[in-house]
This record gives sequence, structure tokens and C-alpha cells, in this order.
Amino acid sequence: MINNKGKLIIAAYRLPFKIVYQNNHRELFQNSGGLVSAVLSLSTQKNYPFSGNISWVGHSENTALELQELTHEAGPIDAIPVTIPAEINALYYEGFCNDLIWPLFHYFPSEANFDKTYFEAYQAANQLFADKIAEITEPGDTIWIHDYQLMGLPALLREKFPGNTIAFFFHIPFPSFEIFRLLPVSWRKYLIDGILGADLIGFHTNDYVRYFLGTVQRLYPQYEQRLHYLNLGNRLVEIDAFPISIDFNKFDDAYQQPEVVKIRTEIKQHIPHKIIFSVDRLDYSKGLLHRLIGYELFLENNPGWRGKVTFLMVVVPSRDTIGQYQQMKTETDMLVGKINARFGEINWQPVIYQYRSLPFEELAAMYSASDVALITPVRDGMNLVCKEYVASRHDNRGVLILSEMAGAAAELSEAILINPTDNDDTANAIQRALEMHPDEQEGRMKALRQRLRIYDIDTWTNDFFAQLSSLETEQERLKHT
Ligand code: GDG
Repeated sequence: MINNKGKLIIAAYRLPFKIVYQNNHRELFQNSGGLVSAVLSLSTQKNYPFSGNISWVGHSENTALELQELTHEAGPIDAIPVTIPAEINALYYEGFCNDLIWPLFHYFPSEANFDKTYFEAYQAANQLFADKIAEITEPGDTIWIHDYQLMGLPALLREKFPGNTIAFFFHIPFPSFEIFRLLPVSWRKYLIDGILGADLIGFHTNDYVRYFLGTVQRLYPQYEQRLHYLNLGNRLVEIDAFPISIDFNKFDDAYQQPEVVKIRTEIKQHIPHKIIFSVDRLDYSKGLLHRLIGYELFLENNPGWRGKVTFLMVVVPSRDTIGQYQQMKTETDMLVGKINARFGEINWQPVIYQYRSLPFEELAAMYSASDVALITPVRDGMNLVCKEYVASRHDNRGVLILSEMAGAAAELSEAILINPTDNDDTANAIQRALEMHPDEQEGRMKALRQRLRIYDIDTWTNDFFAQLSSLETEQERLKHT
């Protein structure tokens, strides 16, 4: 751990809170993302390496004044909003981030729009973040920047604060150079120069690290690369893999929570046979259509299973004002209808499909009620759902079918790993999972759980900051040689 002097500043596109109105008064509503729990648990550690409150800088619809009034509810986090004018935000967030980088980095180049105004807005928004952070940064502060919305920010801050420690973590896949090079040359340079402003750059997997280093090598052959280190001439930068994890105990404990037990019992009463479960945001990267086609093929190939298994598929609304997402939703609705019409019977529905978000207790109950989790993104930076499923299986039962295209596949080798676009592979995996002997389920589940129990979200954060600390020592040593 670093024996740090200053405070920790987090920069992420969104603030971890928003103001909601309840019973005629205003309250802070905390987002339940993995990063928020990581940061909160870090702040309560005995050897917390930073001083004071954590400053979290992010976009918000609420003003600084409104948020300040509720500071007492925010615990150790000072929420500092960045105001991005609506017309810039549309081109920056919906445009450059979600209409270009998201599809491109998830290997959907045909969905990517290379619009010049997007790029200008992206630069402008990153500058707004830099300006806001500059107002609060003091010598000795550490700045930890997150994700694809803020790739330009490390360099903007490095220029202003050459002596501060800056770290960056990338939550989505970093693609191979053949995909990255589809970006115009000046955009490529802005993004890579931007990220290289950080001291430590973290990705979920070794593959993403390799692709990033390969891209740097193509753009800057003069930078010396040694293992995970890059020597930029005047600075040493480290690039490494830190597979993000989950709050294992939260999901493990949920198994016995009365509310979760109650919902689980109700689910099992309503579906008195095998349950296959999936939950994802509506997104083309999640492989929903391939998954349904694979399930349909399974039912076609295995008449004996008809009437004895139900696929419970939850899709969480997301970005559904965007045309391509609306189209995906329509195609999903139609395919579910087709499968239910083709195989359904008066007392059996092959797919129970819900388009909504779930409260935590219901999610935990669905995880622990299902015999198989079918997690088949066609591309995913990590995927936390598969880890949450494992952590929820306090009973050591259940089978995880996982796409080899999810970052998590690198760690979860006891899952049944499949190619999500190979429908035969999906269909065969479903049959194998449903017919797996309980002893084999237990053996696999125990191994998976043991790994996640050790490498949970706290270990992830500690690992990241321990690495940052040894990098600082190495940088110091180099300064004096
Ligand atoms: C990025 C990367 C990477 C979803 N629906 C409900 C609900 N969720 C929760 C899940 C899980 C999270 O949302 C989704 O996890 P993902 O892993 O898909 O992450 P994203 O936030 O989409 O995005 C991804 C991640 O960052 C972390 O680095 O793994 O690859 O794309 O925690 O439980 N939770 C509740 N109700 C829902 O309806 N309560």
C-alpha cells in the first residue's frame, strides 16, 4: 500500500449518486456499480493509504449546490459534478462513446459511426473534466480515472500536474490493432497519448494488455517496452491486468436472507422443473439473439427436455432511445415469441422473458434458484453477472455456461466455455449442463467459488494500489540513477 500524503480523486463519467425525491423530501440514491463498492470498501480499510474524503468527479444532472446540501448522506465521498452542456453531451456520450467507441471496441465496426463532431465533443468533454479536477487537485493527490469515456483525461492532467500520481482503469475490451486502426490517425494518437498520461494503466485481462502494448508499439516504436513497462523517455508507465471482481460475501450471504429465500421458493413453485437463467442490459454485445437461437436448437435436438426446462431471460432496459437498440429489442421480442409459439404447450412456456430491472433480492433469488446460468456475450470486457452467479451459489450447485469472449473466461475455467456465435456449441452446452451429475457440479462450483472468495473486489482494489505503490518506488529509483 502507498504511504500517501494527499487525497484520492476518482474520475468516472457518472457520479455514484443522484438525487431522488421521496416522500416530499430529497435523498441521495447510490448507484450499485462494482466501482462504487470497491471505492467504499477501500475507504473503510484500516490502512487506507490516502487522507481525507474521496473526491468523485463525474457528470451529473444535479448541481454542486444541491449535492452539497446532502453531503452528510454521501459518507466518505465528496461528489463533485461536471456540467457538460446538453448539446456537447449528446455528441460526446451518446455519440463518440456509445455510437463509436463502444461498438468498435466490442468488435462491431459496422455499427460504429466515425463522426467528426463526435470527436470534437469528446475532446471538449475531457477538457471539462480536466478543468474541474484542476480546481481541486493539490500536490500529493492521486487521481484514478475510469473507462472509455475519459481516455483523453490522463494526458490533460499530466500536463497540468506533472508530479501527481495518475492511474487509469479500462472497463471494456481493448481491441487488437486491426480494429483500433479503423480510427482516423489523429484520433488514434489523441486516445493513446491520452491514456499514456497515466502512471499505471489497468485492463481486465492479459489479452487487452497485449493489444494495448501492440498498439503503442505500432504508433510509437521508439518507446522501449520491457515486460509490462513502457519507457516514454521522461517517464516510466506500467500496463498490467487487474481482473475486476465482486463483493463475494454480499452475494454469498444473500442465499440465506429471508426475503431471498421467500422469492426463491416462489420461483421454484411457479417453475417446478429445471431453470436456465440469464440477465443482461439490452445490448448487441451481450449475444441475446445467438443465445435464444442456441436454446431453440437445443429444444429442437432434445425433444425429451421439452416441458422439463424453462429459460428465464431478464433483459434490463438500456439505451433504448437509440435506433439500433430499439431494433434489437424488436428482434428479441420476435424471437422469444417464435420459440414460445413453436414449442410452447398449454402448461409450459419455453421462455419466460422479462424486460425490466430487478431489485437486488430478486436478482439474488433468481441466481440461486436456477440450475444453469447462460452467460454468452459475444464480447464483454469482464462480465460481473457470471461472477455474481457463482458467489450466489452458497449451495455449491448450478452450472455456469460462459462465453469465451467474456474477460471473465480467462479466470473461470471450470465453467463450460463456449463460442457464443456457434449455435451447436450453445445447444450442446445446455444439454451437458442440464444433465451434469451433482458431484461434478459441486466440484466445479467449489473451485470457482474458492477463486472468487479470495479474489474479491477488496483484493482487486488492494492489488491495484499495491502495484501503484511499487511503481512509484521504481519511478523514484529511476530518477536517481
Ligand atoms: C462494464 C463492462 C465489466 C444488471 N441488471 C440488474 C443488475 N445488474 C448489475 C449486475 C452487475 C452489473 O449490473 C452488470 O455487470 P457487467 O459486468 O455487465 O458491467 P457493466 O456495468 O455493464 O459494464 C463489463 C464492468 O464494466 C466492470 O468493469 O464487467 O464488461 O462492460 O453487477 O448485477 N442489478 C440489479 N438489478 C438488475 O436488474 N440489482
